[in-house]
Amino acid sequence: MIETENLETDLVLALKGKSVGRVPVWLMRQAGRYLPEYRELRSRSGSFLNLCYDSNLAMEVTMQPIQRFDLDAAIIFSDILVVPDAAGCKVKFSPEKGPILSQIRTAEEINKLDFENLTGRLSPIYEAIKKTRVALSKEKALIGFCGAPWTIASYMIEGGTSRDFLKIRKLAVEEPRTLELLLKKLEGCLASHLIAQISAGANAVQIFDSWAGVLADGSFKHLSFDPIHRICKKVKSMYPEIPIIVFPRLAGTRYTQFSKSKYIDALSIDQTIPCEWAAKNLQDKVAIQGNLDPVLLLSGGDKMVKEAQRICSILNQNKGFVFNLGHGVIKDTPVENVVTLCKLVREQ
Ligand code: 1CP
Repeated sequence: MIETENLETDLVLALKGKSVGRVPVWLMRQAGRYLPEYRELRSRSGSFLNLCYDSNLAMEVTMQPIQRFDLDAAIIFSDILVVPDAAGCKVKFSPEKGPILSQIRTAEEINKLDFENLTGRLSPIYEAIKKTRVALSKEKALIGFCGAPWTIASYMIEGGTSRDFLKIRKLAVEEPRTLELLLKKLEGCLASHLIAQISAGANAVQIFDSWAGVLADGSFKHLSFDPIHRICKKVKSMYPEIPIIVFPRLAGTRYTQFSKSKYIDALSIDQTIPCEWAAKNLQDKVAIQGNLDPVLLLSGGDKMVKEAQRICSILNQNKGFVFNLGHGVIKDTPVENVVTLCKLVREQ
């Protein structure tokens, strides 16, 4: 176990279930294509992965939303797909199709990937965290992150983003051993990746299981919850004081499985989860982060204001609560809407 002198920022305290007398806020994908300064830097950087693997550029992009908005946290600029990329399953980002990965199908192909010493190859990310922690003021937390094994495996097996996830769902049924082999390998290196981010200065970490919702109920525990639970256990054995947020997107009532894990501090809820249900069924056990529909932030105006106020009125009840979106900021979101939203959350 490593003792850390973790910053007790309002965000960190809220994630640990404490009421801090105000509502901490950050937004998933707060750095990205809706910001003109991001688009400018991105057009100069060549590829998206160049941005992720250059610690100075990654720090600069991480700080961009902090310089504009009154946010409680920065999230390190990186991607969940740097892990398969560094393991040898090469990733390209196409502006039209999104991520494209060299597809993995067989146990032989999985065994050819190199999951050993991944943290060595991902060292520019830890450098970026160190530099950002120095640049960031003490009141603001720095969040590290990774994808969950199921979500990362889905990109590797499908070869990119997918509409129906048929290849990986079929693999789970027809060749469960092959999928388990890949998930196990990812599990080990993802725990190391989070631990390395915390060692470099991350004050909290989030695990994104963006595609948890496509799993049938019979395989949900085995393929989404269990690997995440074991990753959290490993991270907590090293850094018990660092809060862990889990985002099993579109998991519905299965969010309750995560709320019962003693290694998970907070759950990020998507916009399909009723706040009243989360307050009643989850918030006694874990802090809640969420859950404004990103489309309301895109459109702005009265509908956004009313819904943000409603979310706060239900979830800001002397228990752990952090305001966020139900998913990432959409590309065409006007910057003024983000300013309005942050101001509004400050007034709660
Ligand atoms: O063209 C560009 O500039 C690339 C766009 C982009 C950006 C800005 C990608 C490609 N990734 C990112 C950054 C990113 N990705 C962050 C940065 C920190 C921040 O939030 O500000 C984070 C946390 C992620 C995480 C991520 N990447 C997730 C989980 C969250 C989610 O959105 O569900 C996923 C699924 C990815 C894969 C990915 N990378 C990029 C895209 C466009 C996608 C999604 C593709 C898809 O829909 O399948």
